[in-house]
Amino acid sequence: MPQPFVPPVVFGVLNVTPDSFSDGGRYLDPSAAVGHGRALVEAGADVVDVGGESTRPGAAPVAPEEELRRVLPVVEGLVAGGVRVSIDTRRAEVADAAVRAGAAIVNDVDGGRDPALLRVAAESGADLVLMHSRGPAARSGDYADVLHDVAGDLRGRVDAAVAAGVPRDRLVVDPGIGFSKTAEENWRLLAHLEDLGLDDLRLLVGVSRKRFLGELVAGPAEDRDGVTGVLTALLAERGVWGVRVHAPAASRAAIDVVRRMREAA
Ligand code: PMM
Repeated sequence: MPQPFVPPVVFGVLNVTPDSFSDGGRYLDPSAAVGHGRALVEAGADVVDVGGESTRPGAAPVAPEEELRRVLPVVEGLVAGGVRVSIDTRRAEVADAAVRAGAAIVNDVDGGRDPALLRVAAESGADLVLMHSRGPAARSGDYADVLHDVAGDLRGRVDAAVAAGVPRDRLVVDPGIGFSKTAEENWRLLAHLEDLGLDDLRLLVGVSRKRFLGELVAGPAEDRDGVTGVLTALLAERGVWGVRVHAPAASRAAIDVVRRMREAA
């Protein structure tokens, strides 16, 4: 019997930052940000992932108070409108304030390296995304075997989160596509997600508009939404739990195509 199709959860990206690589500076005004968050939902996002710090290499670090000032009104505005919100932060105090304001998911690009953030997740009951990254000092191409190394690192982060009291079924893992990884390493991870050996955990994947897609599509980052949609279809076929995208319409359409093909099969 073929497995029933479970469509991936679509996370819509909302960067409330002056300097994110594809949408930096557009949504610094909270009402513009909330408006864009609602538009992401209308375009097919199930969750809006609100971030107040750019993860672009070389981006200026943001003080926690400034990060909070950027994201909190946006989280509050979206939650008030019934939107499911994820907070994209590495900071325990930002995660704490956001879940108190109603965010359902903490998305940590540092993979829960800060024990205080793990405590927030454990105590709040929020889901926790542990994304793979070796931090800003890591360099692309540093992996002996990217699959083996990312899987091992993620397993370590999962064990730390469980030891801190976050139940395994509230964890989501993410291979951290584009985070100090070469294009070759990104493609290898995408081609071998099943071989990470983390099948009992939900898997989130973020490829949207990332630089490694520039080898396929020249031009500005927005022009990569088409190939992002194609990758969403391939990831949906392979049963990933979630995708994180800037332009949900292309990914929603891709998921609908996979669903129709499955129904007809
Ligand atoms: N990528 C970015 C930021 N946050 N979170 C998760 N879980 N996975 C990702 O791949 C990820 C992330 C960087 O992209 P952006 O600057 O477009 O937000």
